Amino acid sequence: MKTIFSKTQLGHDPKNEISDGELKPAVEIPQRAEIVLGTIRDCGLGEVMEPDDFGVDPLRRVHSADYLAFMESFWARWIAEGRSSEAFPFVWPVRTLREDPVPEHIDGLLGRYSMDSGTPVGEFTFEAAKASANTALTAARLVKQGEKAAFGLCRPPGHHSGPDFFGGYCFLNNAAIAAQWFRDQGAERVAILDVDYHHGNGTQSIFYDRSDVLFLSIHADPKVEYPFFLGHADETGENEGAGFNQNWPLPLGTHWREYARALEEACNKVVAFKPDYLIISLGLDCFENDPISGFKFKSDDFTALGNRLAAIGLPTVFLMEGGYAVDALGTNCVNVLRGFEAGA
Ligand code: OKP
Ligand code: ZN
Repeated sequence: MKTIFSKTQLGHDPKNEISDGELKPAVEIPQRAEIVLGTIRDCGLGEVMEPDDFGVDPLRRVHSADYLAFMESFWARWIAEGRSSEAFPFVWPVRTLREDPVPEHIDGLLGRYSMDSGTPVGEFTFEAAKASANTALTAARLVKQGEKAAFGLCRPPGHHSGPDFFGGYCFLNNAAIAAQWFRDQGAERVAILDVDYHHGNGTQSIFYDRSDVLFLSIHADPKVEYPFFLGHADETGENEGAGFNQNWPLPLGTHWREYARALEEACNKVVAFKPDYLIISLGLDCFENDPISGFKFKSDDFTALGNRLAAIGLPTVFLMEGGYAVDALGTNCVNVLRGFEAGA
């Protein structure tokens, strides 16, 4: 299968993140992409291609104009404020505070357009995020043109980013942008299955009231894991979208054998939906040695995951999300993709 990747995606190079009450070394780092790319080349998975630039239109189909304008202008305004290091939001319009009027100060805007303090924004962050979205779109186009599957080596990831906010290391929702692009190209139904360890709150929210994009997510129970405020089992969609969203929150310590039961249900749900395309939000952070996660996948379990996804039998776009055990990340990622090819 072909892989899409651009070096521009490496420009987002955060030094630190706020985590566990302190400033810690960032985990969503360029080396993640480099190790995956190296493993793909070593194992001969297939050609590695540069993405094309799809411009702003497919981004605007998912994200608001004011959010995109904020991200576009952020660094110049940050510098103009006399700041020089990477930025962290620290105040949000929670209950009792007002969203309108939108603040003028950059610190207020950072809070308005974010969901957490764990997602540093640097000089080249948005350029990297746009390249990551173009990687997703190019992978989607390959599959639309007839490839059985393609791998968008997206980084930064996307699934926590909502219509008008960044967070959880995500700035543009790559999976949502690709799904919407398929729809705009004439596909009637698109399914997104999110197997990242964390709930894909952004993707869920973007499609929550729609029946044309099915969103399914298997993840650590948000009662005890990030993002904490979405991802429960009773979130099943609203209005038109009622019945087209499903979550499988699983306990910390989940092994593949328990996970596989939820996956079976999710795969059956995808098949029943009869989508034209399947998008996999491919987090690799269910791995037992992931530094920020609490599931117990072994490297071989990722092969079984890819194998099961192939049995769905749909044209499939894999888009990388999380996974922070850098040394094993290439192996775990390639295991999914080769497991898929072996099962296809
Ligand atoms: C992004 B993705 C742990 C801090 C966790 C946010 C995690 C974002 C995960 N102490 N910070 O879904 O892999
Ligand atoms: Zn994750």
